[in-house]
Amino acid sequence: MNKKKIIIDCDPGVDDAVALLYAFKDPLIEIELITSVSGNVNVDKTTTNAIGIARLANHKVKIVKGANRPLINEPLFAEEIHGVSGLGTYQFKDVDLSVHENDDVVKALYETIMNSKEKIYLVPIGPFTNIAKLLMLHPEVKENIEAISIMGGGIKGGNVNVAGEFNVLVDPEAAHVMFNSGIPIIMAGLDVTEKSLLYPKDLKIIQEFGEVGKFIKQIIESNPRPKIDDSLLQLNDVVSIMAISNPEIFTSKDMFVDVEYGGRFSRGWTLGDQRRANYQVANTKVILDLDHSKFIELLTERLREYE
Ligand SMILES: [Ca+2]
Repeated sequence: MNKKKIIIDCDPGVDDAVALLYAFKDPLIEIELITSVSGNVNVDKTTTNAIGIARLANHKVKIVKGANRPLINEPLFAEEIHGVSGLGTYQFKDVDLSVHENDDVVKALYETIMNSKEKIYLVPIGPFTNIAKLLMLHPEVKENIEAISIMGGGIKGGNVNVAGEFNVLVDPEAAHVMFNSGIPIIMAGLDVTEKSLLYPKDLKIIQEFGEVGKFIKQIIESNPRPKIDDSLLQLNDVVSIMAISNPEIFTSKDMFVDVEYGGRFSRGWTLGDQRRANYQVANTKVILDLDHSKFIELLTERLREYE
């Protein structure tokens, strides 16, 4: 069976880290390129973390540093959730960023997509700045993109404020460009990701999986995210990867979705037309629920390969 070809655009980030480590071992997908973006922490840190995570997993993949700020907004970080490094108190050492800065991120995305024999799945799990730049500068890439599987937004509302989820709120103009690109979107927003919880009993198993297990334990236990219940982490970004390889474990609804980029209270809101009020054609498969036990089982089984 042919593996699905994907590009991961990320801002690691504790849940990005778990998503990358999972994706490296998912037998149904192949990562063609990883790009970084300013998001949870600044882009030097997110790039360092992406490189460090791939090195820890002994996974060879091209990594290119991306946008250092949103299109229009000033940068906004989430260090109070992910820690100053982006990975709790964990710090990757001896990471040489210079080789990852040589390539222009838009050029790297463009070439990877256009040179692929099969259509590519884009998986942006940070703010959508790189993706918007790509779509604006090279709209011809649309023909070779199967879908964009995002972590971001929330039909129910936001997590930074009432309306805005972090990845969308950081760069609402970029998110607007992406949702209106004509490419099918698969949206893992807060509607489902708030259910993608990791519990202490799951971490107890995962932490035994070699150096990777120890790393996951450390970044989860040292991140400053406020604890609201007995769960340890929302695995947000993992959902966007699994939505491509294992769509059968998710429940979704097709909707027209757009992004508010004006608004007094609602900048960064993803409006989903659940009632088809405007009879607009659905552009987004909004994931609403997941089979939690299968989700954790898949994650654990793949991470076990690091044992
Ligand atoms: Ca992320």
